[in-house]
Amino acid sequence: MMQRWRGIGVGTVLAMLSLSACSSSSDSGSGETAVTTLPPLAKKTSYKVGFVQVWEENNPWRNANTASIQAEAAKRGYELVFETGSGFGATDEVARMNAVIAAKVDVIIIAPQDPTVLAPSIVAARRAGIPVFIEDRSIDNDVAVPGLDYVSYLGSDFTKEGASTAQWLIAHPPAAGVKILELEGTVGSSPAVNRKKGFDAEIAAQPEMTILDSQSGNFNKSEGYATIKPMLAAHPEATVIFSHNDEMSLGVIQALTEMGKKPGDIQIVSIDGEKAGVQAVKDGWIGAIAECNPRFGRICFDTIEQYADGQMIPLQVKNTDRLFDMSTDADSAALDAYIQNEAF
Ligand code: GYE
Repeated sequence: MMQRWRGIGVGTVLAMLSLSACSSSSDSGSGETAVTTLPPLAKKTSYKVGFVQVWEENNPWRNANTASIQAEAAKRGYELVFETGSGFGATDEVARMNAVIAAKVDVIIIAPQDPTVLAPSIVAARRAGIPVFIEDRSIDNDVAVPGLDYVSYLGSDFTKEGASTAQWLIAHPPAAGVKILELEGTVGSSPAVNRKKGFDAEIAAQPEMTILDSQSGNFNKSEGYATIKPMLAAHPEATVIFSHNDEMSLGVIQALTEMGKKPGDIQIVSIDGEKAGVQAVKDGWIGAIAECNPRFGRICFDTIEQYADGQMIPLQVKNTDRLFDMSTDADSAALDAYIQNEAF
């Protein structure tokens, strides 16, 4: 990955302390000073950390992600300023971002629901002198510049997750002439955009494979169920369903079960690796799952401490995710979803 400092033509992936340390301030015109470069972070034994999370109800991935951040903060004796929010929507998350900025936290960890809507909030945190670390979902880098407006993005390679799911399908076609229905995640979110990009590009190179229709099920089980039902009714010829996360796949399984279908009648491929998803692989409903590990606690806090310590920080830290299928079943330890990679 080639990232550039704004105005500095260096082809590097490292955010260098020398730049963060010479953080400067300017008068914003309102009588307040605003930080105009990456804010530094003083070395302390305990930090007040603002955590701004995507609001999602009953999503095991999201819950595991939150639990990982909370557990790591508690382990290190840091104060976590965290509100779950009042409902789905990027504007609700903007309000929570404003609240942690107003609370004058030392540092912010954010998973932005939407890359465009949350980008100005990250710039606002930088202007307020608070270093930001982005986890899980990426941001619009034209507005919030890595190494300037935020220190680092720690996340999975969503394009690769989509591509590896497609590659598994290409290697294991359920029947000749694969006809696919695609259930996308939350419209505009970085995992939905990039999983689709990775998957669709691989399938486009296969002349005998077609994507019949692609619609959003908003990353949750009930909307996945409600969205796939009319899609299946309109396309009885479908042989494969690619769902951008396991929760939607569980909604698909519910719909297929109601239609009297059995595991394997329609091949599901999915992403995440939550326990119920992995169980559906074992049960034969899901052919393969591209893992997306939600455990970012340790790596986020390690990176924050390294930054305070003056170490070089990569502008982007990518998770290493795996792929589960029936063959992984032989090794039950590898199927211990969400627990296997305690490192995250
Ligand atoms: O796949 C999904 C959740 O952003 C990677 O968000 C995350 C996704 C995850 O809704 O289950």
